[in-house]
Amino acid sequence: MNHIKRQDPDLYQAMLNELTRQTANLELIASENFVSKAVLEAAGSVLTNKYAEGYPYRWSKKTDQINYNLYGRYYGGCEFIDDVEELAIERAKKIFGAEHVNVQPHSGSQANMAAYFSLIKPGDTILSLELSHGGHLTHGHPLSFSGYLFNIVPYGVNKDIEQFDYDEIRKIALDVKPQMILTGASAYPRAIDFARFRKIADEVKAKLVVDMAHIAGLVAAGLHDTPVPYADIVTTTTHKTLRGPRGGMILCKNDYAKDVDRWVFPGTQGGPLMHIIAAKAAAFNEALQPEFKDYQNQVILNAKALAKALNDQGFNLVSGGTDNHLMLVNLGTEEEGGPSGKKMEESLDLAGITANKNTVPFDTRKPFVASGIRLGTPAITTRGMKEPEMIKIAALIREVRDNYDNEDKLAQIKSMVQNLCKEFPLYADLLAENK
Ligand code: DSN
Repeated sequence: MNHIKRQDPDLYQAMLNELTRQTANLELIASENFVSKAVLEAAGSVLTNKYAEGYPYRWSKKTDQINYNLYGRYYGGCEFIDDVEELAIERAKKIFGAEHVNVQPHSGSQANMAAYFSLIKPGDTILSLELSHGGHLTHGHPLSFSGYLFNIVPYGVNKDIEQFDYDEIRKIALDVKPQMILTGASAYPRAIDFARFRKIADEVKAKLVVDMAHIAGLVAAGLHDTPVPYADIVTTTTHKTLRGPRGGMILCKNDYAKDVDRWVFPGTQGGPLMHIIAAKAAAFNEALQPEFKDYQNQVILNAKALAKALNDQGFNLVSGGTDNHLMLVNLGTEEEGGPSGKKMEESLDLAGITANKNTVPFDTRKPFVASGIRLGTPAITTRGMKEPEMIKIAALIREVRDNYDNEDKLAQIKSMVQNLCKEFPLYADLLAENK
């Protein structure tokens, strides 16, 4: 960051503070991760300078020539940009076995918007997972475009098992006959049966969209069933378990390719972020390496170990545990006493542990207060932590829970957290350069 340091000390200081925070604290936000230096390099490259509205030229295998009619760019000078985008597309296709991929969505929300518009019209009915049961704002919240434009009918988890009950979901689908069924989650710790969702969708003649943002890395490694053969369209972000740059992506059958591409550009976006698409290509290259599977496997082993250790520490986990990279701790109702999700998030922050408050199914608190916290293992696994560290982390979280209002004690816990993090260095060269 030498140039920023010389030119803009205020910005430099803020960025250095963030680098230090990421390296010194325990990152347990389930949707965050630490990208490689290659991904960072691509994201910070001169590709940010290039306008490239449109799509890369497609080679005709038959003639070995560019098919200029199929797609094109609205600007000159895109010949190398095309190579970059094609690399990202081809790698993503290979990872997920998808027929068609669009790597241009700036975010998961943009990907979802283009996916819905490709399949249904405003006013149509979407059956989707309720936000307070683990869904996402773009799955139908009234404050998002999704709830504003579509008629949303929510499904939730079963009260007893705190997991999907596919018979209940089918019943709702038969009753409301949605044009589209949407699954995928931001806070659902269990495996999702995409084949079952396909069956329900077929029965009611609905399209099926799967937002696999959280589990994309697990799917890429073959450690969670893939939605690709079942869904009409799959959307994802690239920065969660997939460990790429912040951004979105759409995978679909060839039948939807034209509509998806049209709804991304010009339907909902302008120029693609080519530096981010290059960073996606770099991350996908990493996802194709054998070590990536080992990493994802460890993410799951760590999540299971952390869930067990939290249970042993007396915490109550939604659905009792986890099948994936995340878990939801139910801290109890207001009447039961103890901290809310909001309070616990603040106390954890004071102890150097970063997590987020989250509603639990059938929560009686408002979403901004919430009764739970969501914890995930992708980022700490990237730093090299394994099962023994999960036991230590669960004990630290218990200490925070027992001392959530005691700032001196939280400061002591913070120094223990920072000692643990020091054993697993992160971005050490970046820190050294900025000493
Ligand atoms: N904000 C993301 C998450 O934390 O799950 C979802 O987009």
